[in-house]
Amino acid sequence: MLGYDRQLGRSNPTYGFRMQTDDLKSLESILLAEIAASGDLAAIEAVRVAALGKKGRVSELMQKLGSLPADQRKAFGAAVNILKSTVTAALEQRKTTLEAGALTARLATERADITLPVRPGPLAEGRIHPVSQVFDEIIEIFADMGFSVAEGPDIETDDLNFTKLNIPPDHPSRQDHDTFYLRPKADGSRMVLRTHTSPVQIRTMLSQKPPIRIIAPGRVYRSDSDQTHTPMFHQIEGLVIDEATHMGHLKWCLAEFCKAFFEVDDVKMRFRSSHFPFTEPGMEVDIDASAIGKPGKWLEILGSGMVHPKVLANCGLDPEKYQGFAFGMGLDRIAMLKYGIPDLRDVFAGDVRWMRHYGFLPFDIPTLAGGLSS
Ligand code: 2U9
Repeated sequence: MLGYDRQLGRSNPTYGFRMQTDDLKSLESILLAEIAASGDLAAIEAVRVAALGKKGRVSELMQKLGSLPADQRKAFGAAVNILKSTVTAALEQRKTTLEAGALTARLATERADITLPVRPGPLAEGRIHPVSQVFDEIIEIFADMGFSVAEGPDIETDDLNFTKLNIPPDHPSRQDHDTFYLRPKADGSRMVLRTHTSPVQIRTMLSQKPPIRIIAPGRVYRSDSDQTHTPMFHQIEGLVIDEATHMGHLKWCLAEFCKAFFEVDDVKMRFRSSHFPFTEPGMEVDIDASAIGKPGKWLEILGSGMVHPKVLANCGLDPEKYQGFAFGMGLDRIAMLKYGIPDLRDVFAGDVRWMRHYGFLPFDIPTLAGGLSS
């Protein structure tokens, strides 16, 4: 590089006159060699500045154009422009190559082996609560059947929690004894801590046109506290509405759910007639406890039914055109059944020793393909 400068008399104002096509060729090969020899992005930038920067060698040639005789100016200018394009293209290409190389090297050093076990520390200590685990398992099962997850507020209006669900004004579930009410508003109306997730389905029917296929997981509240009841507990409810949905769909859907949830090939089910204000007919569902390794017993696991025509009408759906089914289950109860948890109070006690025993590893995410529980 130094030799070249001396050879072309870089500081000699008359060198442009002597600059011949051969000299340009020679400058080009020197610059191309320097570009090729640049080992990193800083080096390529230095070559760029030295060649094309304001005081760079190619730029200086351009500036000297004015001092050439008129008959040489045009041809020389064109030749310098060609040199400039050639050098620019070579710089770009080398930069791209170096950038790709730098990225490959960085990826190699930053590679993480996700098959390695979790290192000792907080990540290895943490556990997923069985209630969260069962929420995830159930959501996975219904998502696979094409259901969406819908959510709503914990504090609801009396209308959405009771009235639209065809629950009469004198129904026992509306009593202060069973339901947590907030202080009445100026107009006398009272908000409630939702007693079930059913208002989520009501909200969905009020805002969406069928076909509807949703599950509504969440916290619910009832004024109840003993060995098997807590004032807050968890539910998952489901709703399917379409023009030709019938009880065969309900039975198939719940049978598929039970097989997937209890991770068995077959499950014996019993549908017992029951009554809920929001279904007609209503059914409670039992499974043969062989599914959880206790043959010879029936276990009640959920309630279900065809959505009452009055509930459809309350939500602006024509019961002559649409029908559907719904179901509801107490999540804490079926988590206890599946994972052999004997006492409901422990589920909410927040004892780390209990979590270490019953909890799940954070990276064991339930999937149907990989297994719900491992
Ligand atoms: C709409 C229409 C119908 C949801 C249903 C049950 C039956 C049921 C209980 C199971 C255990 C509550 O947690 S639990 O105590 N639920 O038995 N739930 S049918 O029916 C609906 C919901 C919403 C619009």
